[in-house]
Amino acid sequence: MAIDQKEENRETKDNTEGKHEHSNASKRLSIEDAQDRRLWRLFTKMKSIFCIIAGLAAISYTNARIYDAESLTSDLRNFGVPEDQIPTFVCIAQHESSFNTGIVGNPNSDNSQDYGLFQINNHFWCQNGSPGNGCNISCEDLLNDDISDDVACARQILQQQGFGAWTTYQYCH
Ligand SMILES: [Ca+2]
Repeated sequence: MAIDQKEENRETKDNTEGKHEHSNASKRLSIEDAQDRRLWRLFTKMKSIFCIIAGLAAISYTNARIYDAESLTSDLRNFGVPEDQIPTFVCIAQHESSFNTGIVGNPNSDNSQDYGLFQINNHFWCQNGSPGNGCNISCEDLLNDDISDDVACARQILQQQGFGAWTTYQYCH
């Protein structure tokens, strides 16, 4: 009886230790759970931030417009471009940007880049981020669907350098 009682006592003790271990394990688990949840929340937050950035980028690109020869001819006429210059400007736009106002060209050999419908250069005519250079214009303004400023700058380039300022002029005369 005495031995049985001892064994019973030991069993009880073992049980308590078992429970203790079990509760420790579940505490560890719940800490891990909390960490997982925190990580998951962080991941979800990062995902929403990424979605917002991607959305904004998409919006800025949907501001661009793709012309065709007819609609560009009509807009150039409305902006007062002389009739005899219109076909050449349309041809240059076609070869420079495929009529897409949102295009930024690959870097040139001098690391400059060309912007928009007429691929206007950021070292000479437009400036990145704020108005500047020859046309006193921001390059980013040359990527939207309002081409009045692009046309004004292109006409200034024509006035100062002739159509030869565009290398694609060779396909247009
Ligand atoms: Ca513009």
